[in-house]
Amino acid sequence: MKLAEFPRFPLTFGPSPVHPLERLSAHLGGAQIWAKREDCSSPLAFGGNKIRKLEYIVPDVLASGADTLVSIGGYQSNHTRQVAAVAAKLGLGCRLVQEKWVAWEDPGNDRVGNILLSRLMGADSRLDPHGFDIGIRDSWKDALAEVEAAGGTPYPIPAGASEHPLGGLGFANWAFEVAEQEKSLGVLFDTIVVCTVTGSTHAGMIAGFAALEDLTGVQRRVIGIDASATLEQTRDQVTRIARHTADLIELGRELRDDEVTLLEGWAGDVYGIPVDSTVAAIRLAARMDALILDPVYEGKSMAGLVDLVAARDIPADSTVLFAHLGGQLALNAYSAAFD
Ligand code: 5PA
Repeated sequence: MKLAEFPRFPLTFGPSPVHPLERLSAHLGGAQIWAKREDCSSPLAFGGNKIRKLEYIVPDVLASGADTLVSIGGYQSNHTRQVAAVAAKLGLGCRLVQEKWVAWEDPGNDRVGNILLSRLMGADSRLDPHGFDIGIRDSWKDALAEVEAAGGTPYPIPAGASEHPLGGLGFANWAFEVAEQEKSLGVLFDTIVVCTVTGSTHAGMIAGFAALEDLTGVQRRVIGIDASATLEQTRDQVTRIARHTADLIELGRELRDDEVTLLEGWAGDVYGIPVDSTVAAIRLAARMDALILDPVYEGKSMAGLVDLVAARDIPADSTVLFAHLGGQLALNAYSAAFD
Protein backbone atom coordinates (compact mmCIF):
# COMPACT_ATOMS: atom_id res chain seq x y z
CA MET A 1 0.00 0.00 0.00
CA LYS A 2 1.03 3.58 -0.45
CA LEU A 3 1.64 5.46 2.80
CA ALA A 4 -1.42 7.69 2.31
CA GLU A 5 -3.64 4.59 2.15
CA PHE A 6 -2.82 3.26 5.63
CA PRO A 7 -5.58 4.03 8.14
CA ARG A 8 -4.59 6.70 10.63
CA PHE A 9 -6.48 7.62 13.81
CA PRO A 10 -5.83 11.32 14.53
CA LEU A 11 -4.24 11.96 17.93
CA THR A 12 -2.51 15.28 17.16
CA PHE A 13 -3.58 18.88 16.59
CA GLY A 14 -2.23 18.54 13.03
CA PRO A 15 1.28 18.97 11.66
CA SER A 16 3.78 19.55 14.47
CA PRO A 17 5.15 23.10 14.66
CA VAL A 18 8.45 24.00 12.96
CA HIS A 19 10.44 27.07 13.99
CA PRO A 20 13.99 28.44 13.83
CA LEU A 21 16.35 28.37 16.83
CA GLU A 22 17.80 31.77 16.13
CA ARG A 23 19.96 32.40 19.16
CA LEU A 24 21.33 28.86 19.23
CA SER A 25 22.22 29.10 15.51
CA ALA A 26 23.98 32.45 16.03
CA HIS A 27 25.79 31.13 19.10
CA LEU A 28 27.13 28.08 17.26
CA GLY A 29 28.11 30.29 14.31
CA GLY A 30 27.53 27.65 11.64
CA ALA A 31 24.45 25.98 10.21
CA GLN A 32 20.93 27.40 10.57
CA ILE A 33 19.08 25.23 13.08
CA TRP A 34 15.35 24.71 13.28
CA ALA A 35 13.23 22.46 15.49
CA LYS A 36 10.14 20.38 14.74
CA ARG A 37 8.12 19.91 17.89
CA GLU A 38 6.60 16.54 18.65
CA ASP A 39 6.52 17.66 22.29
CA CYS A 40 3.69 20.13 21.72
CA SER A 41 1.67 18.68 18.88
CA SER A 42 -0.97 16.64 20.70
CA PRO A 43 -3.71 17.34 23.22
CA LEU A 44 -2.92 14.02 24.94
CA ALA A 45 -0.77 14.30 28.09
CA PHE A 46 1.97 16.48 26.54
CA GLY A 47 2.36 14.21 23.49
CA GLY A 48 5.72 13.09 22.11
CA ASN A 49 6.99 10.86 19.31
CA LYS A 50 4.97 7.77 20.26
CA ILE A 51 1.69 9.59 19.59
CA ARG A 52 2.58 9.70 15.89
CA LYS A 53 3.47 6.01 15.83
CA LEU A 54 0.24 5.18 17.67
CA GLU A 55 -1.87 7.06 15.12
CA TYR A 56 -1.13 4.20 12.72
CA ILE A 57 -1.48 1.45 15.35
CA VAL A 58 -4.84 2.50 16.85
CA PRO A 59 -6.92 1.36 13.82
CA ASP A 60 -5.45 -2.12 14.34
CA VAL A 61 -6.20 -1.93 18.08
CA LEU A 62 -9.83 -1.06 17.36
CA ALA A 63 -10.15 -3.79 14.71
CA SER A 64 -8.70 -6.37 17.11
CA GLY A 65 -11.43 -5.98 19.72
CA ALA A 66 -8.82 -5.70 22.49
CA ASP A 67 -9.82 -4.06 25.77
CA THR A 68 -6.39 -3.47 27.34
CA LEU A 69 -3.19 -1.97 25.92
CA VAL A 70 -0.08 -3.65 27.34
CA SER A 71 3.29 -1.99 27.01
CA ILE A 72 6.73 -1.61 28.55
CA GLY A 73 9.47 0.89 29.26
CA GLY A 74 11.66 2.26 32.04
CA TYR A 75 10.28 3.91 35.20
CA GLN A 76 10.39 7.27 33.40
CA SER A 77 9.31 5.96 30.00
CA ASN A 78 7.71 8.62 27.82
CA HIS A 79 6.38 5.86 25.62
CA THR A 80 4.33 4.17 28.35
CA ARG A 81 2.90 7.56 29.38
CA GLN A 82 1.73 8.07 25.78
CA VAL A 83 0.24 4.56 25.64
CA ALA A 84 -1.63 5.36 28.88
CA ALA A 85 -2.89 8.60 27.30
CA VAL A 86 -4.14 6.82 24.19
CA ALA A 87 -5.81 4.13 26.31
CA ALA A 88 -7.64 6.85 28.27
CA LYS A 89 -8.66 8.58 25.05
CA LEU A 90 -10.06 5.31 23.64
CA GLY A 91 -11.64 4.22 26.93
CA LEU A 92 -9.45 1.10 27.11
CA GLY A 93 -7.57 -0.44 30.02
CA CYS A 94 -3.80 -0.10 30.20
CA ARG A 95 -1.22 -2.37 31.85
CA LEU A 96 2.33 -1.02 31.94
CA VAL A 97 5.56 -2.78 32.87
CA GLN A 98 8.04 -0.19 34.17
CA GLU A 99 11.44 -1.83 34.34
CA LYS A 100 14.38 -0.40 36.24
CA TRP A 101 16.17 0.59 33.02
CA VAL A 102 18.24 3.25 34.75
CA ALA A 103 20.16 3.21 38.02
CA TRP A 104 19.30 6.83 38.79
CA GLU A 105 18.38 7.40 42.40
CA ASP A 106 16.75 10.86 42.35
CA PRO A 107 14.08 10.73 45.06
CA GLY A 108 10.79 10.29 43.29
CA ASN A 109 12.27 8.74 40.14
CA ASP A 110 9.68 5.95 40.42
CA ARG A 111 6.80 8.29 41.30
CA VAL A 112 7.00 11.70 39.57
CA GLY A 113 6.93 12.87 35.96
CA ASN A 114 5.88 10.30 33.39
CA ILE A 115 4.88 7.54 35.78
CA LEU A 116 2.73 9.90 37.85
CA LEU A 117 0.84 10.95 34.73
CA SER A 118 0.36 7.35 33.56
CA ARG A 119 -1.19 6.50 36.90
CA LEU A 120 -3.36 9.66 36.86
CA MET A 121 -4.71 8.56 33.48
CA GLY A 122 -5.77 5.24 34.98
CA ALA A 123 -3.00 2.90 33.85
CA ASP A 124 -2.10 -0.09 35.99
CA SER A 125 1.59 0.79 36.05
CA ARG A 126 3.82 -1.63 37.95
CA LEU A 127 7.52 -1.51 38.71
CA ASP A 128 9.75 -4.40 37.63
CA PRO A 129 13.40 -4.91 38.65
CA HIS A 130 14.79 -5.83 35.19
CA GLY A 131 17.41 -3.60 33.51
CA PHE A 132 17.57 -1.90 30.08
CA ASP A 133 17.00 -3.85 26.88
CA ILE A 134 15.23 -2.63 23.73
CA GLY A 135 14.29 -6.19 22.73
CA ILE A 136 11.17 -8.26 23.43
CA ARG A 137 10.94 -8.93 27.17
CA ASP A 138 9.59 -11.77 29.31
CA SER A 139 8.17 -9.26 31.81
CA TRP A 140 6.00 -7.87 28.99
CA LYS A 141 4.92 -11.33 27.84
CA ASP A 142 4.00 -12.13 31.47
CA ALA A 143 1.87 -8.96 31.66
CA LEU A 144 0.06 -9.99 28.46
CA ALA A 145 -0.61 -13.43 29.93
CA GLU A 146 -1.87 -11.90 33.20
CA VAL A 147 -4.38 -9.72 31.39
CA GLU A 148 -5.66 -12.78 29.52
CA ALA A 149 -5.81 -14.88 32.67
CA ALA A 150 -7.99 -12.17 34.24
CA GLY A 151 -10.43 -12.48 31.32
CA GLY A 152 -9.21 -9.41 29.38
CA THR A 153 -8.16 -9.12 25.75
CA PRO A 154 -4.69 -7.55 25.64
CA TYR A 155 -3.21 -5.61 22.72
CA PRO A 156 0.59 -5.86 22.74
CA ILE A 157 2.65 -2.70 22.12
CA PRO A 158 6.41 -3.37 22.42
CA ALA A 159 8.99 -0.92 23.79
CA GLY A 160 8.75 2.38 21.95
CA ALA A 161 6.18 0.74 19.62
CA SER A 162 9.23 -0.04 17.51
CA GLU A 163 8.93 -3.79 16.92
CA HIS A 164 5.26 -3.36 16.04
CA PRO A 165 4.81 -4.08 12.30
CA LEU A 166 3.27 -0.60 11.78
CA GLY A 167 5.67 1.19 14.16
CA GLY A 168 7.68 2.95 11.43
CA LEU A 169 4.76 4.51 9.55
CA GLY A 170 4.27 7.54 11.80
CA PHE A 171 7.72 8.91 11.05
CA ALA A 172 7.64 7.91 7.39
CA ASN A 173 4.69 10.29 7.22
CA TRP A 174 6.68 12.88 9.20
CA ALA A 175 9.03 13.13 6.21
CA PHE A 176 6.16 14.09 3.90
CA GLU A 177 4.86 16.54 6.48
CA VAL A 178 8.30 18.18 6.56
CA ALA A 179 8.26 18.52 2.77
CA GLU A 180 4.88 20.29 2.90
CA GLN A 181 6.09 22.64 5.63
CA GLU A 182 9.24 23.42 3.64
CA LYS A 183 7.08 24.63 0.77
CA SER A 184 5.09 27.03 2.91
CA LEU A 185 8.14 28.23 4.86
CA GLY A 186 10.40 28.55 1.81
CA VAL A 187 13.25 26.53 3.36
CA LEU A 188 14.90 23.20 2.63
CA PHE A 189 16.25 21.07 5.44
CA ASP A 190 19.28 19.25 4.05
CA THR A 191 20.05 17.60 7.40
CA ILE A 192 17.77 16.02 10.01
CA VAL A 193 19.07 15.22 13.51
CA VAL A 194 17.12 12.63 15.51
CA CYS A 195 17.62 10.81 18.80
CA THR A 196 17.58 7.01 18.44
CA VAL A 197 16.93 4.30 21.03
CA THR A 198 14.34 1.66 20.09
CA GLY A 199 14.68 2.77 16.49
CA SER A 200 11.32 3.20 14.76
CA THR A 201 11.39 7.01 14.84
CA HIS A 202 14.69 7.11 12.96
CA ALA A 203 13.78 4.09 10.82
CA GLY A 204 10.46 5.62 9.77
CA MET A 205 12.25 8.83 8.76
CA ILE A 206 14.75 6.84 6.70
CA ALA A 207 11.97 5.09 4.78
CA GLY A 208 9.93 8.28 4.39
CA PHE A 209 12.81 10.45 3.20
CA ALA A 210 13.92 7.69 0.81
CA ALA A 211 10.44 7.69 -0.75
CA LEU A 212 10.51 11.49 -0.91
CA GLU A 213 13.95 11.46 -2.53
CA ASP A 214 12.68 9.08 -5.21
CA LEU A 215 9.81 11.50 -5.93
CA THR A 216 11.71 14.79 -5.80
CA GLY A 217 15.39 13.96 -6.29
CA VAL A 218 16.25 15.90 -3.11
CA GLN A 219 18.92 14.09 -1.06
CA ARG A 220 19.22 14.76 2.66
CA ARG A 221 21.22 13.42 5.55
CA VAL A 222 19.17 11.85 8.32
CA ILE A 223 21.59 11.67 11.25
CA GLY A 224 20.57 9.42 14.13
CA ILE A 225 22.31 10.14 17.42
CA ASP A 226 22.44 7.03 19.54
CA ALA A 227 21.14 7.40 23.10
CA SER A 228 20.85 3.67 23.83
CA ALA A 229 24.56 3.00 24.46
CA THR A 230 23.88 -0.42 22.90
CA LEU A 231 24.94 0.80 19.47
CA GLU A 232 25.04 -2.43 17.46
CA GLN A 233 21.69 -3.68 18.73
CA THR A 234 20.09 -0.30 17.99
CA ARG A 235 21.72 -0.06 14.53
CA ASP A 236 20.43 -3.55 13.64
CA GLN A 237 16.98 -2.63 14.87
CA VAL A 238 16.93 0.67 12.93
CA THR A 239 18.08 -1.06 9.74
CA ARG A 240 15.55 -3.86 10.06
CA ILE A 241 12.62 -1.51 10.79
CA ALA A 242 13.68 0.90 8.03
CA ARG A 243 13.73 -1.94 5.47
CA HIS A 244 10.41 -3.31 6.70
CA THR A 245 8.78 0.14 6.60
CA ALA A 246 10.22 0.81 3.13
CA ASP A 247 8.62 -2.46 1.97
CA LEU A 248 5.30 -1.57 3.59
CA ILE A 249 5.10 1.77 1.78
CA GLU A 250 6.30 0.17 -1.49
CA LEU A 251 9.56 2.05 -1.85
CA GLY A 252 10.43 -0.38 -4.62
CA ARG A 253 14.19 -0.45 -4.03
CA GLU A 254 16.74 -1.46 -1.42
CA LEU A 255 17.85 1.20 1.03
CA ARG A 256 21.44 2.30 0.45
CA ASP A 257 24.00 1.95 3.24
CA ASP A 258 24.44 5.73 3.33
CA GLU A 259 20.74 6.11 4.17
CA VAL A 260 21.29 4.52 7.62
CA THR A 261 23.50 6.77 9.74
CA LEU A 262 23.64 6.18 13.48
CA LEU A 263 26.40 8.04 15.29
CA GLU A 264 27.86 7.24 18.70
CA GLY A 265 29.67 9.55 21.05
CA TRP A 266 26.97 11.28 23.08
CA ALA A 267 25.13 8.48 24.88
CA GLY A 268 27.70 8.00 27.64
CA ASP A 269 28.40 4.48 28.82
CA VAL A 270 24.86 3.49 29.70
CA TYR A 271 21.33 4.35 28.66
CA GLY A 272 19.52 6.92 30.75
CA ILE A 273 22.42 8.55 32.54
CA PRO A 274 23.21 12.11 31.45
CA VAL A 275 26.89 12.87 30.85
CA ASP A 276 28.61 16.29 30.88
CA SER A 277 27.81 16.96 27.22
CA THR A 278 24.12 16.15 27.87
CA VAL A 279 23.82 18.61 30.73
CA ALA A 280 25.74 21.29 28.80
CA ALA A 281 23.47 20.87 25.75
CA ILE A 282 20.32 21.05 27.91
CA ARG A 283 21.55 24.26 29.58
CA LEU A 284 22.57 25.77 26.23
CA ALA A 285 19.24 25.11 24.46
CA ALA A 286 17.33 26.38 27.49
CA ARG A 287 19.38 29.59 27.80
CA MET A 288 19.49 30.35 24.08
CA ASP A 289 15.96 29.66 22.89
CA ALA A 290 14.03 28.45 25.96
CA LEU A 291 14.03 25.05 24.26
CA ILE A 292 13.57 22.51 27.04
CA LEU A 293 15.23 19.11 26.53
CA ASP A 294 15.55 16.02 28.70
CA PRO A 295 18.56 14.14 30.12
CA VAL A 296 17.81 10.74 28.51
CA TYR A 297 17.05 11.52 24.87
CA GLU A 298 17.06 14.98 23.30
CA GLY A 299 19.79 16.30 25.62
CA LYS A 300 22.01 13.70 23.96
CA SER A 301 20.91 14.35 20.38
CA MET A 302 21.36 18.09 20.94
CA ALA A 303 24.86 17.44 22.30
CA GLY A 304 25.57 15.60 19.05
CA LEU A 305 24.16 18.42 16.93
CA VAL A 306 26.24 21.04 18.77
CA ASP A 307 29.47 19.09 18.20
CA LEU A 308 28.71 18.26 14.55
CA VAL A 309 28.01 21.92 13.79
CA ALA A 310 31.13 23.07 15.68
CA ALA A 311 33.30 20.53 13.81
CA ARG A 312 31.70 21.58 10.47
CA ASP A 313 30.77 17.95 9.93
CA ILE A 314 27.44 19.68 9.38
CA PRO A 315 28.63 22.47 7.05
CA ALA A 316 28.04 26.14 7.82
CA ASP A 317 25.70 26.54 4.84
CA SER A 318 23.41 23.72 6.02
CA THR A 319 19.87 24.12 7.22
CA VAL A 320 19.25 21.56 9.95
CA LEU A 321 16.00 20.24 11.38
CA PHE A 322 16.28 19.03 14.98
CA ALA A 323 13.52 16.53 15.78
CA HIS A 324 12.26 17.36 19.26
CA LEU A 325 10.58 14.11 20.27
CA GLY A 326 9.38 15.14 23.75
CA GLY A 327 10.67 13.77 27.03
CA GLN A 328 10.64 16.83 29.29
CA LEU A 329 8.48 15.21 31.96
CA ALA A 330 11.45 13.09 33.02
CA LEU A 331 13.32 16.28 34.03
CA ASN A 332 11.39 16.16 37.30
CA ALA A 333 13.02 12.83 38.06
CA TYR A 334 16.54 14.07 37.26
CA SER A 335 16.96 17.18 39.39
CA ALA A 336 20.29 15.91 40.77
CA ALA A 337 21.85 16.19 37.29
CA PHE A 338 21.52 19.97 37.56
CA ASP A 339 22.70 20.55 41.14
C1 5PA B 1 12.38 8.35 22.81
C2 5PA B 1 12.05 6.91 23.06
P1 5PA B 1 12.91 5.67 19.44
O1 5PA B 1 12.72 4.78 20.61
O2 5PA B 1 11.82 5.58 18.44
O3 5PA B 1 14.27 5.46 18.85
O4 5PA B 1 12.86 7.15 19.99
C3 5PA B 1 13.85 7.65 20.85
C4 5PA B 1 13.28 8.68 21.78
N1 5PA B 1 13.13 10.98 22.37
C5 5PA B 1 13.65 10.00 21.60
C6 5PA B 1 12.24 10.72 23.35
C7 5PA B 1 11.72 11.85 24.17
C8 5PA B 1 11.83 9.39 23.60
O5 5PA B 1 10.93 9.16 24.56
N2 5PA B 1 11.54 6.57 24.34
C9 5PA B 1 11.33 5.23 24.81
C10 5PA B 1 10.46 5.31 26.09
O6 5PA B 1 10.18 4.26 26.68
O7 5PA B 1 10.05 6.43 26.42
C11 5PA B 1 11.11 4.14 23.92
C12 5PA B 1 12.34 4.24 24.71
